[in-house]
Amino acid sequence: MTSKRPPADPDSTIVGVATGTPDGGVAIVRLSGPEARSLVEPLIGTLPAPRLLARRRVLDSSDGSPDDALVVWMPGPRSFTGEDVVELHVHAGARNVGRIVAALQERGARAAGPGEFTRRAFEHGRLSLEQAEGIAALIAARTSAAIDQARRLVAGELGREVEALRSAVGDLRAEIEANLDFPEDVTDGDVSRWREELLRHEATARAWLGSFAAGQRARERARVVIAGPPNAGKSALFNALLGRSRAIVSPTPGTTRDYVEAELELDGLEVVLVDTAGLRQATSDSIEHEGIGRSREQIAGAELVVWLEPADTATADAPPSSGLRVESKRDLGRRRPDWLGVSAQTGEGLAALRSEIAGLVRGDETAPWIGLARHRDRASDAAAAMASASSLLATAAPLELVAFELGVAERQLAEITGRDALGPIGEDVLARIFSQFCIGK
Ligand SMILES: Nc1nc2c(ncn2[C@@H]2O[C@H](COP(=O)(O)OP(=O)(O)OP(=O)(O)O)[C@@H](O)[C@H]2O)c(=O)[nH]1
Ligand SMILES: [Mg+2]
Repeated sequence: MTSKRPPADPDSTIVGVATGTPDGGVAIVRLSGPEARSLVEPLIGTLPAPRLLARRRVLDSSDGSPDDALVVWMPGPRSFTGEDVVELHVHAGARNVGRIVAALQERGARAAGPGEFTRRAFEHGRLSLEQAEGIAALIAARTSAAIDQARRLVAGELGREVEALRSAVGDLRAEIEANLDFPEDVTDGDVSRWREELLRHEATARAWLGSFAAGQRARERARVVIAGPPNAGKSALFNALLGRSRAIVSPTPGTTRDYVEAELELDGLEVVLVDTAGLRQATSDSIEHEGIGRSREQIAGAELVVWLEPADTATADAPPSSGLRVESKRDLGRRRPDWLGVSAQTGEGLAALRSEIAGLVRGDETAPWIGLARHRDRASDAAAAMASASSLLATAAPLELVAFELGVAERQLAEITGRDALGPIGEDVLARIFSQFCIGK
């Protein structure tokens, strides 16, 4: 990181519970700041040597009954926050942990606000902004794909890509600015070279934007809806994919009335699989009619529709134009040779269907860089600034204006990582990001 900013109140030592609820056997009380050592030692005796876990008694009898703890001392700057950090691994339970935190507060520690530990890590240059957001995303991740994406953020993969683009845009701006005083020396060749370079940079940012939708799907479970005519074997396929008998299967058309959903992992991708009532035109049954209405709603809100028709009957209505076409009951025949064929009875084609669904839901993951809306917005603004720099160059506008737009693009990119080469990141941006963290992070 090129420059660092001190925490808002660098002299304060903060305390928070680093472990979450519900309680496990152990809770970790974490202190960070210049007084970490002097606040803790009266409670536990002398700290152990740095980065070694040692057993200590916490609190003496004047504070209530003592607790046994494992203590680790991580003097700054080689700690998570970059400050002096002490962690007390104590017995969990709100009352026990609360009295230890209270004893530390009585001695002068301040209760940490949301995300304050991570914010201090950022302010001391231990983490860039997008890495800090990656930690929050990792903790919030609900699918394995989301974990993978968050891990890549924490590892700094996005940060490196963004920094590379920012410095390339910065080099181009510097070159253009070098010509500001002698615009008559600028040749057509220079201009077309600059435009080419700029188009390449803009394409890089646009590719990140394209990856946002894939990232969104990775974090939220996509809804995969099985639909088709009654008796197609939708419920049987639903059960076969789940590996358990969740929905009722019967030879009576119109068996499934309301939709049924279940969570399912397909090739590492977690989705919500939905079984629906079979679609047909004429039905006097008002419950079935209502069910069909719900099927249509599910289809409309689906990430992917698996359209099912059975191999033993001809297509009645035209199948929907989008979605994955699958022929069921392949054990009974083969009527639509170019459709993916499955049999819930024999298991034929199920593995292929699983990977086909996962592939379609994942989409193009060749550049799964951007997963968070804030990063998408900054990349989008950077791409827009580069686009307007391009058109300024194309219309032979003054080079000052081109350089200005490039500066805007650099600034937008810098806000992704928080590397404040172009001046510090606004307090409003930081406050918004860190307030989304929990206390103790
Ligand atoms: N031979 C064979 N029969 C199947 C297969 N899948 C389903 N069936 C039979 O087809 C009939 C209808 O199956 P369901 O899964 O209830 O059909 P559905 O599409 O859910 O029907 P609705 O809920 O009425 O819309 C049942 O008798 C199943 O046993 C299959 O792969 N092979
Ligand atoms: Mg059914």
